[in-house]
Amino acid sequence: MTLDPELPFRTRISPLFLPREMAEPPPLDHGATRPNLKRRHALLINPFYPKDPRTSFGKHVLTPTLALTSVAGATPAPWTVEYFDENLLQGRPPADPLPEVVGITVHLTFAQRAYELARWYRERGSFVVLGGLHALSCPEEVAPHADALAIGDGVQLWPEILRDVEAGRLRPHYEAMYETDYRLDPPARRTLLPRDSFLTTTSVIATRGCHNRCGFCYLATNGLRMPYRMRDAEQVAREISDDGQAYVVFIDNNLGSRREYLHELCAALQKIGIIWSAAVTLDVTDDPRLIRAMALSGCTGVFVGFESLSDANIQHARKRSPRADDYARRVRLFHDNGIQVNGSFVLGFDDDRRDVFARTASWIEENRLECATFHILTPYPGTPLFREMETADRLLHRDWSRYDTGHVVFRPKHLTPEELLHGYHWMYQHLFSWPSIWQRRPSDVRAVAPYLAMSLLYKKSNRFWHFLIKHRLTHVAWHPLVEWNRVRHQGFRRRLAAKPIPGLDPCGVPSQAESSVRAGTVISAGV
Ligand code: B12
Ligand code: SF4
Repeated sequence: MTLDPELPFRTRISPLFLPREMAEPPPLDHGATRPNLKRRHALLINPFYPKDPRTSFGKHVLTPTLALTSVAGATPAPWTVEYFDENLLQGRPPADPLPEVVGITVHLTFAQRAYELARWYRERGSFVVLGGLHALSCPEEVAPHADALAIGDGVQLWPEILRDVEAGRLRPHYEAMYETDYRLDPPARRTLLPRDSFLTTTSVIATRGCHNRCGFCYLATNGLRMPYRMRDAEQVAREISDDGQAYVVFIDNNLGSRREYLHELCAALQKIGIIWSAAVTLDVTDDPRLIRAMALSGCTGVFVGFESLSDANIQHARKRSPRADDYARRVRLFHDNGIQVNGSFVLGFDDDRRDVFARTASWIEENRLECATFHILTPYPGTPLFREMETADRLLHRDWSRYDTGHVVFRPKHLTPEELLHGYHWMYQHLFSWPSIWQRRPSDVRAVAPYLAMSLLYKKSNRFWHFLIKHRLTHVAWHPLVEWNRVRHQGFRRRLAAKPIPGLDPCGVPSQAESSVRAGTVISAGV
């Protein structure tokens, strides 16, 4: 059923549960004591960022960022290294003994918190190294807050930085791009992670880069050189097995940029009996055999950046993507192989008008996307979109903390900033409501109960998430459900393997025909 385009504007947005600890970082202790400095000890910090109560609090503990565990993996002997994520609600980061080096990852949304932490540790005598996406896109802004700035690939830079600290010759600026042979990188050090705090600690990366360069994506940041690189598929499977978790999240920008590689990876994953999810672009469905191979290797969910249902918006963003009127057929190819689709949509493009919200929500419901994620168009500094908005004088401010895709930071073309924000809030309120969840249930009756259970936990349980996160119960609470799904999925794979591949005609040629297999399973990428 198509929703009335004015429905969002007639609907009141309800206030939501947002405990203080989810909105504000833990206060730092400004007492005068100077703790003992521990030489050759490094602390890596993922700073606090405020949570948007419209989305699931669960998304923050689904799986950890790989930024700091990757850097930690490159720590040279005899250095020791520790990890602290302020978002796990365990208070302020450790300071006694005081680490000789503190490495902090900086994104634009939590840059201020990173600077606050940097000042605090520097005042007490640690060397502070700042790295991450914001160090790359705004080095002049970040540099004054650090003893050393790491621009680009920290895996290459970290050993050199620590050796320079040891030798007393730390430089203010280090830089390395992503052009090395990815297979030679040391594995991420996941043993540093608090395992109880995450649904799965196995965030893994197999490739870097993307065959697209959309104007709004951080991959289009000025100065970033990231050619598409792939790791050895067997090496990736080994790394996954070593972490011993049932569910794995690939954090690659686009796992499907090279289809022949993804085929290879699926063959390696099929042997280890896990379930997994990943971000891919919709063009992977050009190859129906690949979608089948993904399902048979344990893929239960994909995160797909549809971005917009308007071809004009897609062209403006310079994204090479199938036409919007072919999205539905392609979604069916995933569903017919039991793969859930978490669709990511950007709101506020130049072709978006008041009807964009109801139209997008109707489409999501008609095509039964199990999950959807919304982003207000956000021009990240250093990207073509940022330059375009700046030149046209459309930026409203440069308060980076609100460049989090949950606030309006530019003047939209056919909407007011208030309409855009209201529409964004309505999208979550509407799509996370029970009637909408019910409408999008899988058509395979066996998959309905797990779908509803996951929806309840993921979309309707922020109070519960807060409790789980605070008491480090995330893994314990989720593990049985994940394991149950892994076992179920293995049975599903055996049945699926015996069925014809949807989207191929009897001669094995890709067709536009409807398919006959229908299944459903459970976990979606969620990020
Ligand atoms: C996992 C992930 C998450 C997780 C965990 C986030 C967290 N900070 O804890 C969750 C799901 C919670 C999440 C949420 C969000 N995310 Co996010 N996320 C990612 C994702 C998929 C992977 C990150 C990762 O592990 N990368 C791999 C590591 C190895 O790369 P890296 O981070 O660049 O780190 C390397 C270097 O930068 C450097 N480095 C980094 N830190 C440091 C520190 C030191 C000391 C040194 C020496 C080097 C160094 O070395 C590393 C190794 O080379 C990325 C996309 C991607 N594929 O990168 C998006 C991404 C980082 N997220 C993004 C966004 C926008 C968000 C949200 C705001 C979205 C939303 N509205 O909900 C939220 C809020 C979080 C926030 N404020 O940061 C954007 C950031 C854009 C930007 N320009 O800042 C990205 C790039 C996605 C995108 N394509 O737009 N995210
Ligand atoms: S397809 Fe996705 S990952 Fe690739 S450039 Fe576009 S937004 Fe970035």
